[in-house]
Amino acid sequence: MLELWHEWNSVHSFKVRVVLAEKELAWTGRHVALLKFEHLRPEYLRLNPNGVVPTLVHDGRTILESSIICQYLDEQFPQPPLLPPDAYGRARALAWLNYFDAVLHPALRAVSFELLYRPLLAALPREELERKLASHPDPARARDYLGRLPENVEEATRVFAAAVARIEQALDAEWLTGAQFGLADVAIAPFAERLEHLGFSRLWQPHPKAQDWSERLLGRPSVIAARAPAQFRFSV
Ligand SMILES: N[C@@H](CCC(=O)N[C@@H](CS)C(=O)NCC(=O)O)C(=O)O
Repeated sequence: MLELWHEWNSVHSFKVRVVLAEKELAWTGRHVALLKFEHLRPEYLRLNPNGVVPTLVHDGRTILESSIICQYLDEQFPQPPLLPPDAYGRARALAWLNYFDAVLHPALRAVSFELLYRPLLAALPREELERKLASHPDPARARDYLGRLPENVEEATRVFAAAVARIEQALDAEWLTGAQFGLADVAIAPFAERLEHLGFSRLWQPHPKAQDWSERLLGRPSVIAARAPAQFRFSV
């Protein structure tokens, strides 16, 4: 039994949904609405003390951290394999997962806050927001909801442009680590999806191989299945 606690609009949850779809695994979804602060409820914090999504529960055992969840699923359910068979290929794939988590996610988060979340958060009275955020286990993340993100849209756009150039440079086969679709592509899939969602698709234009990669990626059934259904999708 696979139970995924996730938010449809979360880029980290997106990676895990792509892996579940690639492997055609049946899973039960537990929707955690971030903008209703359901991730800060005591029962969710008992499951994931970091107060973030996603969380995977497999046969009653909890696995945290999206990139670790993706690797766990690949080990537990090896078909089709999503990591290359050789050590160098695996090292490259894991570096893409790390690049998404360490570099791309902060930039995507900054722009998503400004363009997607802030208008929705503005509807909440400040006092109520502060009260709900008091239980956030990460004070820096809590501050972000109140309007003080360290990165800005302009800086984030530079990070996005550098990422697209990096993808162009890396592509010497159909997918990022070779002929087979794998965890490297999964790692960057939410970036491609969010760029489109936020209206930044023009950034692909100077980079034909990367643009072709992103189009193939966004048309892949597992990536389509991972996208938020219309009723859950935040609009810009
Ligand atoms: N390192 C964590 C990060 C997860 C993460 O940042 N999730 C975001 C959604 S994409 C979240 O739950 N944000 C809620 C918050 O920061 O309050 C992972 O990879 O699972």
